[in-house]
Amino acid sequence: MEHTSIEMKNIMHWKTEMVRFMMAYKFAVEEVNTKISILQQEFQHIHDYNPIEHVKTRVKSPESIFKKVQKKKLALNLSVIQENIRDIAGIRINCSFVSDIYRVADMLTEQKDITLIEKKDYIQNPKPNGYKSLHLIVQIPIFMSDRVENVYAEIQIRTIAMDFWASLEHKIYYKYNKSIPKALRDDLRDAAISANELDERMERIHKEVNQLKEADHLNGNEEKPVILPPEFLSLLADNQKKS
Ligand code: 0O2
Repeated sequence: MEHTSIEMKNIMHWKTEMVRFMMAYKFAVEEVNTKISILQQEFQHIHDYNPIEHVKTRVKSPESIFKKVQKKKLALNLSVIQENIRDIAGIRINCSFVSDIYRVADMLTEQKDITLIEKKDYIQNPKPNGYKSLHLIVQIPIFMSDRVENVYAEIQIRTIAMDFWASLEHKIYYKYNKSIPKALRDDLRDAAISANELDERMERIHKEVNQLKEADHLNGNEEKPVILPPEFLSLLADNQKKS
């Protein structure tokens, strides 16, 4: 009887520890997400431009963490897992242009409470299969009621074209149980080259448009801002009060 209650206590203790462990990653994701949202809004306001198209976040499921523990042959111990599996909190940022990727990476890593631990630049050095993306492993402090936890998070930053390619490749990779037939691999490599060409072309067009905008600004030919008459503003305010 006593033996069973000790076991029960152990299970409860493990459960509490596990919940706390997973919560820290949830908070890390939320914190980075808030930082990104602030950058997006502030950048839009100051520069009239948003370098971030889309953000996706996830916390690795306990099943995926366990698979990685086995793959990496780690001890089943929370602090070992914490130290060695650094992508439990994952944030994926999609940008329109390659230059925006580095801009966003700098804006995030220059923040005082973000420590850059590792940077893998698969844009400068794509993987042999064609995979491109900028990976940052960062650490951020999470303030809990009784302690501060420095939590690892993986931030992947890539263009929409890179993301389109990676999502398809990821699906194919698992569909073929991690061994893609050669013909498909070649096709995917070609598709990665096309995606890269599209990125370069879009970046060129973007630069040209910016130069035109700059010239218009210098020549005073900018589109004039619409000044709303005060009657219209008070009409809007009245309407808001009613609804
Ligand atoms: P999932 O299912 O996306 O989470 P690590 O195993 O993380 O310690 P690794 O593999 O050297 O070390 O890390 P790397 O190279 O930074 O890759 C981490 C993540 O990048 C992967 O996570 C994928 O999400 C993505 N990735 C890397 N290479 C490829 C690739 O060739 N194709 C695609 N589609 N994605 C890639 P996971 O945990 O492997 O998978």
